[in-house]
Amino acid sequence: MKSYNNLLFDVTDGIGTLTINRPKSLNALNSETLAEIGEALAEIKDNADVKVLVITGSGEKAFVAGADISQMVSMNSLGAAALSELAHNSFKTIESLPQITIAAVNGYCLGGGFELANSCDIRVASSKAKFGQPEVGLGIVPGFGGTQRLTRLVGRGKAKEIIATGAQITAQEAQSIGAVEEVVEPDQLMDKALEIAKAIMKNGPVAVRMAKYVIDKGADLDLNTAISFETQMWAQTFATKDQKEGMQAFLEKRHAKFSGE
Ligand code: CO8
Repeated sequence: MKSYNNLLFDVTDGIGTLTINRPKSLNALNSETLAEIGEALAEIKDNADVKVLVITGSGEKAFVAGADISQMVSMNSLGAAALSELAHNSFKTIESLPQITIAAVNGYCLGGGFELANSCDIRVASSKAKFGQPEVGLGIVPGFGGTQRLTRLVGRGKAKEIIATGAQITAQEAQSIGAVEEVVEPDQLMDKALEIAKAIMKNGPVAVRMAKYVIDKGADLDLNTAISFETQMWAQTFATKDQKEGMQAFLEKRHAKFSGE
């Protein structure tokens, strides 16, 4: 893995950790960082050593405090569209990664930061984290997917309340509306993310990958089409070695040794 100006990347025991590393700017996403996230994801996608990916922010204060306002202040519409496209490409890549992604939200998770977290499969937050879409206070609308992914997570009313007020909400409130899955004490954050990652890694890799794919694809389809799609995918899992091993191991009362095939 190459080195980056604004990111750190580490792989330990099958768990990749991608850290947005601009703590002096509260890890704000400038175009260089967004481009680097895209490059890192392209490498992670094909890296068989990375079974689960955790995305977090550097320092104690912020996950990501949004897009970089100092870069956007003098931007025209063309520049804004280009920046937004850069972010969309990276965030869509996160969603389409074969690996499950976990956002470990260690602090401020605002604007583009909330949008980044919402591109991940699972969100774990420190009890001190704060969430919000403050864009309207800057005279813009969320542009990295916030009007869409947040709405799909929490429903239209809550998304409109969060976006139109621009108010920050606590991690506990975010959990109560379904925008965060787990809230833990700040010093437990990475442990919790790793615990979830390890629980995922015990399971059949093909099945986990396929489950992510079916859930995401199905969410954009009508129920009947989505159920037919699930049936096709379910049937396909019976053509894998993992299915034979998983069921045989159960019958033999032992832990499965999945090969990921
Ligand atoms: N961009 C650039 N710099 C930032 C950002 C940011 N988003 N957030 C914080 N910083 C910088 C501050 O300017 C400050 O720098 P310096 O030390 O040089 O003055 C440093 O980080 C520390 O920040 P503060 O001193 O402000 O720290 P506080 O503890 O007082 O406040 C806050 C923390 C509440 C998080 C505050 O920094 C804040 O409100 N930040 C901005 C949050 C925000 O509005 N985010 C949304 C940005 S817009 C966005 O994400 C839209 C995405 C879609 C755009 C699509 C169109 C292209």
